[in-house]
Amino acid sequence: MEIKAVLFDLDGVIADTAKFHFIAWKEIAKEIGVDIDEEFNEQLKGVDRVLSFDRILAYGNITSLKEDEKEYYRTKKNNLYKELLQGLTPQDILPGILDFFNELIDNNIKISIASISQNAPYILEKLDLLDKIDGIADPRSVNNSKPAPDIFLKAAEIVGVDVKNCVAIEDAEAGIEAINKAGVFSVGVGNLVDADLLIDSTSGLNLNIIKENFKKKQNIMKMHV
Ligand code: B16
Ligand code: MG
Repeated sequence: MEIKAVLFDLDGVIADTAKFHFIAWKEIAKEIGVDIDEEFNEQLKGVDRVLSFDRILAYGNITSLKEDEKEYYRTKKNNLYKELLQGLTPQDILPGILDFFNELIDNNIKISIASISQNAPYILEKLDLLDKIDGIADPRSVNNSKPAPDIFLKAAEIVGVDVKNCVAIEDAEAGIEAINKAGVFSVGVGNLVDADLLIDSTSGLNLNIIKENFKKKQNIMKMHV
């Protein structure tokens, strides 16, 4: 079984946009009297906008907001976030990503994006990466955000590759859980549990190491059949 596609999370893997999500949510949370810190922010990674705001409200024990008020704050957060994204340039691509993309292209391995962010196409355009990418899964086309497998299944489907031939890369626990549920080989960036392969940072991405571990897992699985 060979690797035919790599599915990428965006925030925290291709660029450090997670810090902008945090700045924008912190501002909105402050407006409603809730103080969030970086530790709480971990719970928002890979989680869509609606659920993220619901988690902030639950954290602050706020139950009084009506749906139209919630929508007002979610839109305000997105506008703040988009303002922060305006200054994004290819310099903001995380270390090692560009070389890894080129390595995949040279090896005829498809690149597909599995981000739950509706801003993914805009971010990838700002980073000047659209030409290198074969597909971007549309988060509006899936029912559930991470840790459900939906966005990874969609990312594999749009490039026409079976999940058994895919590898996916994530920086958040919810994302690793989603990849594992999709039946895809998982690569975790940073301090994560449950990933099939862990690397300290994106600069450690290397196709040969991934291939080796991908094969090892398949051999272990064969032994259990
Ligand atoms: P938006 P990923 C996720 O992107 C972020 O990790 C998460 O913090 C954010 O709430 C979500 O996208 C939705 O983003 O508000 O831009 O639609 O990690 O799946 O690339
Ligand atoms: Mg992420």
